[in-house]
Order: sequence, then C-alpha cells, then structure tokens
Amino acid sequence: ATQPLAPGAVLLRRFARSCDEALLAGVAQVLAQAPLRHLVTPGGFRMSVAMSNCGALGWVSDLAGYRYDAKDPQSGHPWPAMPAAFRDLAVAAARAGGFEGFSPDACLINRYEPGTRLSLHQDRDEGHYDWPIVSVSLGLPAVFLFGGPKRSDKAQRVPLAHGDVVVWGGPSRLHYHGVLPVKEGVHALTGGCRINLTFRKAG
Ligand code: MD5
Ligand code: FE
Repeated sequence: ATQPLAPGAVLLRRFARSCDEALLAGVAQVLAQAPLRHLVTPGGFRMSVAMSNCGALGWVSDLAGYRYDAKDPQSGHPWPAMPAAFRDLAVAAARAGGFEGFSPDACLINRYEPGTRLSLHQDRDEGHYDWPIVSVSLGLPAVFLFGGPKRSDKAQRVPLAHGDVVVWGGPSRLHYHGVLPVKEGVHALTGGCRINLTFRKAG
C-alpha cells in the first residue's frame, strides 16, 4: 500500500520484502570490504549508529565536518560498488513515489543496535535537493520522527517495519527527522538489529 506522509513523501509499506534476502546479501558483501564504524560528529560526539557506504560517494563525518567522499577514509580505497539489487530497488521505489529516472550515486548503510537512536537533523550535505532520498528499513522495527522545516516543528511518529521503504522528495526532503531508540528484539534475517539503507544523488 502507498501512504502519503507529506507533499512529496510516500511510505511504501513492505515494498522491499520480496528482495530482502538479496539486499542483506548485498549488505554483507559491502561490509566485508568497508566495515561498519562509529563516526565522530564535528562536535566530537561518537555516533551511536554504526555506518558504512557503497556507490561512487559515501557520507562521512569527522572533526572537520560532514561531507561526501569517493574514498573510505578508513582504508583509503574507493567505496564498494553499489550492488545491483540495491540500485534496482531504489530506482523502482523512486518510480513508485513519482520520481522517474532516479540514479543514486550514494548508499549509506546505517546499523541500529538496541538503544541506538538518531537525533533530529536535516540532510543537507548533498549537492542538490531535486532528487528524493529513498530509505529502506530492514530487521527490527523502529519509530521514525518526521518533523517539519524547523527544528521546533512538532514531529509525527511513524512506525517503520522490515521491508518498509520511504521516498522523501519534494518539500519534505529538507524536513527535520530522527529515529527513537530501537527496542531489544530478534529478527529472523538481521538478528538483534535494524539496518537502514539510504539512497541519494549526492554528486
Ligand atoms: C534512518 N536515516 O532511518 C534514516 C532514514 C540519515 C537518516 O536520517 O540521515 O541517514 S532517511 C530519512 C529521511 C531522509 C530525508 C528526509 C527525511 C527523512 N525527512 O524529511 O523526514 O536511518
Ligand atoms: Fe537523515
């Protein structure tokens, strides 16, 4: 089912269910080359979400700031290629959300263990905001906080389950958002964690 969340933002419940095993095989393959790590924010805080990337560009953070980089700073090598199953799913979801011709060049892999949260923020490190961000939830469920254009705007709580995909385009592309602490649990495919894939056109 397709559910509008805001102008330009659609929730595609279970859209990634039929390819979940292929996506998780791709995650394992990417992480074997570019392991998950806890980045440090420019303010010096260690992020509780563990991250890695695939595709031409990867999102990184350190004391110097946030940016997209073609190389994994930990290895000095280019990020692993984006698996075909990732790209195909992201392109199909963007199309279902009304964005024909999406061509992501960056996929951020976020791993949430129980207790991990992502505080309210905006995604504004990409070169341009005319393409959507496609976000895929796998494994343990989470409550997503979907706010407005100002940090102080009241946030809706959107429960996201395994296989749910959100296409964030239009005005909501720059809305504040976050993830509440993930609860303990076990999922048949991911064990005790939530994996989120975010696809962007960053370059
Ligand atoms: C997550 N990740 O569940 C989310 C999914 C991130 C991040 O926020 O930056 O890695 S992406 C959710 C998103 C993206 C762009 C706009 C909006 C939400 N929004 O307007 O709410 O790990
Ligand atoms: Fe974000």
